[in-house]
Amino acid sequence: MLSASYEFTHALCRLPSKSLIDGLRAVDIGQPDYDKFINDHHGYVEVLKETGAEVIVLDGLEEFPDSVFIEDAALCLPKLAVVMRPGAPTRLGEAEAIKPTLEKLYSNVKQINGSGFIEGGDILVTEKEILVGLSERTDKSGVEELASIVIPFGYKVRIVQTPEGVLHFKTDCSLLDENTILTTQKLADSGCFEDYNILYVAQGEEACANTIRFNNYVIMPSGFPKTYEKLVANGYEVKTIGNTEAAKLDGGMSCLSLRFTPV
Ligand code: CIR
Repeated sequence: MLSASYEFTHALCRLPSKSLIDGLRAVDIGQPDYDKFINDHHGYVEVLKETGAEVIVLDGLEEFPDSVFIEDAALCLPKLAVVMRPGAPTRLGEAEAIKPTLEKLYSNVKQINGSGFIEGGDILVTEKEILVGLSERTDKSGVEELASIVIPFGYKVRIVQTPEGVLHFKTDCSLLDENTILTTQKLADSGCFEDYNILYVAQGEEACANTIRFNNYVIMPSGFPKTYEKLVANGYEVKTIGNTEAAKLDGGMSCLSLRFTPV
């Protein structure tokens, strides 16, 4: 029996488009280098394949500079996929663009189509619940519509708060196993992980809180040695991926894939 929250047979990625240099960013720390981004993305896909997963890599979408961050356009659950409604106006169209692919992979695809907004980066699926962080991109009405879709399938939804100044809820946390969360102190201090074991990212390495647990690996950005050592010391098998270019657009490990087992 696969763990519903970190064991998957498939991943869906989207190649970086050349337009990514126009991608959204909170602070301009320089243009991402397209060739280096492609190289890092290739490394990411190869590590996902090493976990035993089938990785489907879609073409980049030039009309959507942020479309490489495919996670924000959909939520893939064990029983259904839900097409999101991104709160960033330039990303809204990414949702429609991913729908036909999901419909080929899943027998049950629903869609957020009310007036609310919700992005996949604000959603952390654990073994027992779906945590959704309200943020600049995700509002109450978007979460309520998601809840109305998934509760009938037996899922629990808990609304939490993405900290001020943090793009997405998962920018500051990730699932490591059934009951363990890697998090920044800032996010954990909000009290949202009281029912979980917590592992803190090392001080000064907050930018690596967004990792993914995918089958046997924890996949994290390279350049965060103290957190790497901490994860290894806690028994995790850790793989590192270059992420400097995606980081210039506020992107991390989870944003670059949708992870799932088709039903
Ligand atoms: C954005 O601002 O939407 C993109 N530049 C970065 C999205 C990162 N996605 C994520 O954290 N799930």
